Amino acid sequence: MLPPEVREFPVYPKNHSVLVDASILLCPAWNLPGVSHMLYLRRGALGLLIVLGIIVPCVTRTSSGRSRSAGVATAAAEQRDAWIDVAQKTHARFTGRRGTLAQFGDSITVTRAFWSPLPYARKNAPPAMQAAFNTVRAYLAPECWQEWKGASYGSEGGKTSQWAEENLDTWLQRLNPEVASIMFGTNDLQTMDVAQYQGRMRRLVRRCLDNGTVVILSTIPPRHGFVEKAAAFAAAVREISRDLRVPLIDFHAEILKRRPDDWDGALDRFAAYDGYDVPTLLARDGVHPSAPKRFENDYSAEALRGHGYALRNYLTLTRYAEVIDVLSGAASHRRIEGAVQPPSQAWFPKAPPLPLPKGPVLRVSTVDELFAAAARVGPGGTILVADGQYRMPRRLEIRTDGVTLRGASGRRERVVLDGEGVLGELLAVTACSDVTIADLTVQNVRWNGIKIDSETGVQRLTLHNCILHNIWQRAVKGVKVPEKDRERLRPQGCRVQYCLFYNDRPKRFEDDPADTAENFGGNYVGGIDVMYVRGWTIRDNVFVGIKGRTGSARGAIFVWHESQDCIIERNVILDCDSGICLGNSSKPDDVPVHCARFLVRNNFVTRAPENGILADYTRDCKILNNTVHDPHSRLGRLIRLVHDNEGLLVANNLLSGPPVRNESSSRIILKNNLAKDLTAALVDPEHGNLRLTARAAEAIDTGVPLPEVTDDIDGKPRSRTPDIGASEYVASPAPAGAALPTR
Ligand SMILES: [Ca+2]
Repeated sequence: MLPPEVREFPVYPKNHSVLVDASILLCPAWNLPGVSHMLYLRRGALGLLIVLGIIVPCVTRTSSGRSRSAGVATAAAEQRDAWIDVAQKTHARFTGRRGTLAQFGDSITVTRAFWSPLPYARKNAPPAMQAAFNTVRAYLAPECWQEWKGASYGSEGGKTSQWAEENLDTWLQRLNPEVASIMFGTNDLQTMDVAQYQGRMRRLVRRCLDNGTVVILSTIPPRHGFVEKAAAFAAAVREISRDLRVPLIDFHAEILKRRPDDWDGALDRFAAYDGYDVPTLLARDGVHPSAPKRFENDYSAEALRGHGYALRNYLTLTRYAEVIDVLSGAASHRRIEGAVQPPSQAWFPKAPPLPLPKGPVLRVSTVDELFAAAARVGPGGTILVADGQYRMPRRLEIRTDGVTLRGASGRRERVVLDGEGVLGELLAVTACSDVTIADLTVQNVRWNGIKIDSETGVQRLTLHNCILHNIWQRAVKGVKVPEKDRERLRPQGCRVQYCLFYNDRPKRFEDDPADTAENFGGNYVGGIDVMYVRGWTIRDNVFVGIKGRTGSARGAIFVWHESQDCIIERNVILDCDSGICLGNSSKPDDVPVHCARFLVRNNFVTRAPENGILADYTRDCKILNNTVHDPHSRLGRLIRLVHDNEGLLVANNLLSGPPVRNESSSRIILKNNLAKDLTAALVDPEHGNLRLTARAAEAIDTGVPLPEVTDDIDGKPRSRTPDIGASEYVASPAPAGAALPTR
């Protein structure tokens, strides 16, 4: 045994199949002034010692002046007081959903051996670990145990800190995690020097903190063939954690603490073992943490020095629980003046960020600047609106081709155009094409939130990542197009995508003096209502709580009057009176049908009592693979077909509740729809998450293949045996041991 202060590192020749019985010893230098440690090369078990040098990379000096090797457990304990303050201040800027934990890293992170097994079994866990688990289980967003894995969540095999730097903004925008654990470096060892690596890691941490995301930083494990460099990388990360005062998981030190001599599964002494099944902390490849079967889901002291992923899970769980304690003790987070706090669920569609503006940019931060910019912006120009609340005195018109009006921060809830409950119309697009409105909120409007002056010829409008909140007639309204010149003027090729439509409560009479007991009874309210449109795409939007005073609101999505060739897909509609309406029962004589050649697929509709999906005067439309959940539906109209619907195909829809209600006498093909209350077999129908669980056997693999449906509501490809409904079920891999990384 070596004395406790002496650390030993094995020496590896380039070709590690050749055993060289040598190590480097790191020993305290008791007598030499200015030198804390000595480095020796030791050959042979008896220890022929050769002095290599006196420079020791990993040394910290405590406030008492006493030197010790860095990375031992006490370092993290000492550090805690340092990071609490920064974590709380960071969290004050946080705008996303509490309980979200992102894991940014490479193969050591994307594997389901990391983090995902924890909820299943924790044999021999010490009481402190069990307490940490209870804290985390009560706090963590459930999908962050298993589902936040893969490149789009910031983890992929073989990736480097450079990849992270290139993609971090996208991840932050998409996930907006409350906390992010970051571990990169193993794949940087061959390609980067320490300074480059440290610079990148430092920038990653800073950008997370700027986002309001609390960072838990991790050192990399030691690596076979890169012992000194991995140690230097670990030291670099410790330094960042000290400088930026973020919590640290010192995986490198914790491994060396438990296995100073034989952490490396590539050592010849482990030649009898294969792959991950090695009884030390690194696998046979000398790169990845080990995962020996005998310690699966075991957190005994013995397992923590014999199962590399168990050790990482233990360290991450306990550190994250500390962070939760700090964050949940913090005061409720600060709000931007006027910022909205919309309903949010981690599985709601997330908008990809828009590309940077290409043409001239006008930056505005006041109402006056906003109106002035809209008046003078040239074709192709961009108006970037700073975070803040804009009390709008009148309707703002966009009248110029190719203009983009967007929030500067990309945070739609922070750029609020507010009608304050008195403005009739807030934003209007008039006589122009190729306009984009993005990354902002329109709220508190009596009639129309965004008005398309369709009679003036508005083409290829894109609404992207907007919030429409408390709009009391129509959030998006496209009006009639006069018969003269209709083919030229009708709005074509428009997109409404990644928008959130929500009202805080059902409509009241005082919201809209035009909606009275004598005419609409307080029910003249809806989401998107457009007429005479062609070639629209309405996808990846969320609609929550669009309700009339007495439960008879218009559709969340309502398209009518000779509209043609539209796609309505991947929308989530939750607790609205009426879901997706192709047409309605009032049809003027000069309108032959309301909707022709529409494709409605892969939507979730939960509790829309007036009708989930309605076809009412349509021609050659397709309603495919939607999931509609409303088992206690008062009218039984999960899908309702009424009046003429010639050529309608209704197939592969999952109706969790009453079956298709067909009141139409047209030739309609009803094919392979499933009607059954699947409340217990869906992921979270109470909150509108209608994805299938393994219990939904009636829906899994029982669909008919349809050429129009090649993916699902999440964009996942359909299996060869497609499921019924909007979501294709994919079995979760076994929780532990399975799916270990390949680089
Ligand atoms: Ca399937």
